[in-house]
Parts: sequence; structure tokens; C-alpha cells
Amino acid sequence: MQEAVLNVSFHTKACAVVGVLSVVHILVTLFFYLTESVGYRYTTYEQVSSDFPDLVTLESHRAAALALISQETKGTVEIDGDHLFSNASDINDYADESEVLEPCPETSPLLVGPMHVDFSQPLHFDVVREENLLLFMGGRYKPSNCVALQKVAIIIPFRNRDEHLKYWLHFLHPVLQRQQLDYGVYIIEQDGDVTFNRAKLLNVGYVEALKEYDYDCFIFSDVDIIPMDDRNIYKCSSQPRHLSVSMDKFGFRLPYKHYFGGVSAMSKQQFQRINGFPNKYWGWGGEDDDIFKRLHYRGMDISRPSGDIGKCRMIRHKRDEKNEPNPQRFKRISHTRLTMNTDGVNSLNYKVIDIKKDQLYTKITVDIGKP
Ligand SMILES: [Mn+2]
Repeated sequence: MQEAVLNVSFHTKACAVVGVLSVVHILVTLFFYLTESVGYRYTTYEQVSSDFPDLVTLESHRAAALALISQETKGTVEIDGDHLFSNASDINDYADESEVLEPCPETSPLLVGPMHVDFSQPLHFDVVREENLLLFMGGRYKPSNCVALQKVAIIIPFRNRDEHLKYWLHFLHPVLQRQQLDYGVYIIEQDGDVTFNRAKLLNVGYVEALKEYDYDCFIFSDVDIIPMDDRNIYKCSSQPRHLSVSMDKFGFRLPYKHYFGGVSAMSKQQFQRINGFPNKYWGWGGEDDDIFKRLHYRGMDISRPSGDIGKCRMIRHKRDEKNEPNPQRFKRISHTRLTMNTDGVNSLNYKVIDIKKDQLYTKITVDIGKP
């Protein structure tokens, strides 16, 4: 009898303890789920590779890269245009073993989803180079264990924005690698200090990138926009794609239905079909609406990621000098249907001033004339 009573009270206590533990477990799980901190774990390549041992094979990739690129891998090497192509062929030689590799999967297994993005921590280019030792000279990369589905050139129009470029490289290189892309980063710098011309610089980037490698997809990105979810793939699709669909600057919404600014993706065919971008938008604004209209007149639709996956941050800044709002933009946009046939990549003229190969990017400085 005594024994039975003891047994009952022991069971009651045990049940209570198990119950309390279950509640604690549920609360902890809920907390991590709600704060999304599970998805915030991977911000650097090192962190990812510790959880994905497959990535360790990238070490051998790096060894091969170092052997090919010789002692010029680290730091900045200035070369002239003639040497550019022989240098860039290093990564192309390395691709020979692609005969034995399978194509990469449609969805990369390395993606982590939402990422924590902020700009509070100061950065130095050398630190970003240390983070990205797997890159080939010129900001080039390709997966070592599968053949990328697309060859992607990322084109960034640029002038006096090193502060933003550091953050872009720090955040984007690991993302693009997790997306298993065969990619190159091209910074197109406008020489001199006349009014900035974003769209013309993008045209230059398209032409110059194609001289270097047989890219089939082009990402046109502002230097100050960082995606907050690596499922926002920097790749092309059957329709032109707008990637920066919910920016913090606009309250994580599209500012208007036909907005096509910030970050967009177009295949070579899509770009050629609209004669590239307009060359005559000097100063801020309008060129993105002109591009949208070109796509519309050629019967193309815009594809977009969901607002959730398309979240991104814009680094806050004052409007640059020599990039004042373009007063002619409204008039120009109203004539796109006519001007697009004669103003575009078929009428592009510019002069390359310098090509600089950094580990993190290829920077092409160009004279694009003046308004
Ligand atoms: Mn901006």
C-alpha cells in the first residue's frame, strides 16, 4: 500500500517535470522561429562551409586557382587592355574539367534564405579580399563541383562610391557563390566629372563583359542595393526580371507598378531585342522607365520574385554631385517608341581609359562623353 502511494506521487512529479520541459522547449523553438534568427546564421562563407562540408572541396578549387593565377592572385594588379584577355582566360582554362561535371541543380542546396544586412560595421577592402580567397582575378567565380546553369555578368555603374562598393562586395560575393553561378563582377566607372549617365554605363558594361567571356545573362545593379534573401537569385529567366522589388527605402514595396530601377536581370537575347539601353539620359531619373517601355514595346513582361524574397536594403546616402534630376527625362520617356531604334547599343560610343583587375572585381574606367 505504502509502496503504491509512493509510486503514484513519483509519477505525478515526473509528469510535471516532463510537462515543464516541453513548454520550455516549445517557447525556445517559437522564439527562434519568430525572430528568424535561424535564417540569420550564415553571413560569411566560413560559417556556411562549416555546416556544409561539401563546400570544403572548394579548398581544392582554390588551390587550382592559385596555381593558375600564379603570384598575382592577391591585391590589385594593373594591366592594359591587351593583357586582359590572356589573363581572363585563366578561369576559362580551368573550366576544361566541366566535361566530367554534372549541371548544377535548378535550386542550389546552399541557399540559407533571409540574411541579416546592415551597414554599421566599418569595412576595409583588404578584409573583404581576405573573405573572398576563392575568387579568380577580376572578381570571377564558378562552382567547383557542378556546371553553373548560367554565365552571369554583374554590371555596376560607378563613380566615387568606394564606401558602398565595399559593402556590396562583402555581402554579394558569398550570396552569388551560394547561388552556384558562373559569374564576373564589372564595375563601370565614369571618367571625369560631367553629369552621370547610368544607362550608358550599363551599355558599356554589357559590351565590355562580352569581350571577356561568353556571358548569357546580365545583372544590372546599383552599387548601393543589397538583397536580404539569397533565394532572390541573380539569374535570368524567360522574361526580363526585376530583382529589387521591395526596398527598405520604399517601405518594402514597389514604388509604382512599372518600376524597373535598382537591380534587374536580362538575357543577351532580351537585351538585344530592345537595342540595349538609352544613351541620352544624363543625370538622375527616367532611364529605368525608358527601359521598361522598351521591354513593353517589344512584347515582353516583367518577372519578379515575391515581395518577401525580394526584400533589399539601400545604403543611405545624399544625392551625388553631378547627378541632379534630369529635367529632360519626361520628354524623353514620351518618345521611347521612336528613339529606341536609333539610341541604344547600336549607337553606343565610348573610350576605355583603364581596365583594372582586382581580386574582387574588374573595374573599367570609361570616357562616355558629355551631354
Ligand atoms: Mn542610391
